[in-house]
Amino acid sequence: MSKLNLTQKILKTHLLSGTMEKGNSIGIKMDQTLTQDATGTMAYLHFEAMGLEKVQTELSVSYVDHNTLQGGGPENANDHMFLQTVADKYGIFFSKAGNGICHQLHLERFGRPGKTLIGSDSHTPTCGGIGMLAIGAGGMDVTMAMAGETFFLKMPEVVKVTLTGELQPFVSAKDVILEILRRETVKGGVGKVYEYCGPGIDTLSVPQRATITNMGAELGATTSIFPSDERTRTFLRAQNREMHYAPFAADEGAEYDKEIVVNLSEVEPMVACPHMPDVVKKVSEIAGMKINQVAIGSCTNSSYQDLMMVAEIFNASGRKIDNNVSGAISPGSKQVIRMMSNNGAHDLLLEAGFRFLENACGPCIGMGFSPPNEGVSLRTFNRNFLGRSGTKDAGIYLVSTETAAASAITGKITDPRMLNLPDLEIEEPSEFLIDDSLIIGPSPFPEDVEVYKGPTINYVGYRDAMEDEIESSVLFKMEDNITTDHILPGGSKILPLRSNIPAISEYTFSVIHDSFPALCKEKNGGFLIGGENYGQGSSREHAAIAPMYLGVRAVLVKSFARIHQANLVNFGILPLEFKNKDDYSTIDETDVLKIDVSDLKAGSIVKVENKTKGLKYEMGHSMDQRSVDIVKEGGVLAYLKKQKNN
Ligand code: MIC
Ligand code: SF4
Repeated sequence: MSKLNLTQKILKTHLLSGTMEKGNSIGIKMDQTLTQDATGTMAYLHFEAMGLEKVQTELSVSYVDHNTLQGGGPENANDHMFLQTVADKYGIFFSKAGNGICHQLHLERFGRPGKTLIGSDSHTPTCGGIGMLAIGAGGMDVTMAMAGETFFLKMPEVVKVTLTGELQPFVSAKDVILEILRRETVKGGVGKVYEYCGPGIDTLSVPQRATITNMGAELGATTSIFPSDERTRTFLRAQNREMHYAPFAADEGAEYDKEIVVNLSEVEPMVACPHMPDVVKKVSEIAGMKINQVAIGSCTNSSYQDLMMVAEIFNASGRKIDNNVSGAISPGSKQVIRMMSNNGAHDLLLEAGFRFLENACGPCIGMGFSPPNEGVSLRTFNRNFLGRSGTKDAGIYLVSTETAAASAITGKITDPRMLNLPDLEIEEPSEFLIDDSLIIGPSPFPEDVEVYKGPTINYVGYRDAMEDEIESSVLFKMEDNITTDHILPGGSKILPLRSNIPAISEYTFSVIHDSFPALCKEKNGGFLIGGENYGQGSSREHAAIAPMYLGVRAVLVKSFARIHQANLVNFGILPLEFKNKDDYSTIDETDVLKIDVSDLKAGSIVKVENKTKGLKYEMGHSMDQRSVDIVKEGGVLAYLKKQKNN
């Protein structure tokens, strides 16, 4: 391994254990952490439960961007106060509600080329846009990193994505990642890092690169990364952070596990159709479909350049939003909206008929702006999973800001090239407006800080240790590609309950099962059966904690998504994979299974008996020995407690 690709280079300088051979378990040091409020409350409750004095990272930042509606009661505000005081006490920077979306902000203000970042949000790879190795994980893994512990992962395969050519007018970075999703699918990236190179990368600015690395999460990838080069320096300089610039790139002649080539000149406006980000078509194929809504924003497409493109399209066309379309914009950060207020673009878009929402995730996670029944909503976001918008029978289509703007004007899905506008270029600012007034540094007197914990916070961190044999019935059998939005949905009713495990567990599987929590109570827990790529999507560890709380003991699937599998282990739920995938079809709901875990260790086969059908199965798992010890003990916190007592 003398010539290294960029991923290997950064891993090598952070390697704490293991050898960097594909599939091996390796341990790395995490330099920075980020959390957002919907996953952060749990992460900091875990941190408190560990009894540590201060975070051990170079930098940890806690953002508030998901739960900002503060609609139905005190839950959100209680959580914000908890997050602010806990940050103050333990050495964490706190970004207040109103400052913007965590990934946009981390890119603007904190990310550093060549460093590692772990975040309790699946879109943490956004910072790969500036050459950072940025990985999404469950809250517990982020807590461990804050505690200075090693982060373990499987040495990923590295895919070389060679970009050639140059994007044509009205085609953008979003179309590039949609094209890659079309080719690779939502499970194509599991266990892989997508590393971008080739002459085409010089033509992409940092915000464009970040759109691509952001939505690499939808491939199921461990992360995505661009080199740090002169474009990175330009961006950091404009953010008044040139001192954080350092060049990073793969060695000439470095090896990769696979290569894909995308000729940017050939990419066309693309759209992801309901209900998966990989159901991708050309916009021209579905052009003309009537729409009800256009929503612009999210961590994928809410940068200054993105929103300025929308403003320029309206300006150049001289048109307004179609009478039958409702349009909303949620800017990525305070920086973005202040710059647009100062240059008149904000006013122009108000005049065009847009509603401005908060600088936050907003409709992307079902917090407001839900579409009407059977409505068609065009969004510049990254996920269109069933029910995520809040309206189960609505169709969510994911597009670029260019396509969203053009369609808002015509009231139909429109290829932006069809408006016949002159070629519009958004200049990269030489200076962004810097306003860090909503970022609060930690207290110099932490011993004086009292952590506020409102009565709506209700913590459950682990379960009892596992017996040698677990016998129980199958509670629920599912198909391929089940997302964590299916397991535990977001939205304005459920998201505020993120710091209250008993309350939120009542909504487990609520979009696809009428009475799962009641069934768990009746059966006293049991097992889940799933297909391929089980648990893809969001990093929310609540999709493991709530099932743990309801008594789910094991999940038996054809394959897992990376983050969810780690979350199951962290909360003492056994993640098993069918050795023979045909066995899946022989199991039905209510079948009674007996799982023998007496010999469970790294690499072992687990024997499962289907007592109802009189069948025997062999199950595999991909846990290393540490994960086996954790799951047997009932979760990370129980495992750490035991280690302390020994
Ligand atoms: C998402 O996009 O699904 C979220 C909401 O940002 C999640 C985190 C969460 O569920 O809190 C994610 O991507 O990890
Ligand atoms: Fe927020 Fe949506 Fe980005 Fe998740 S994907 S961090 S909900 S904007």
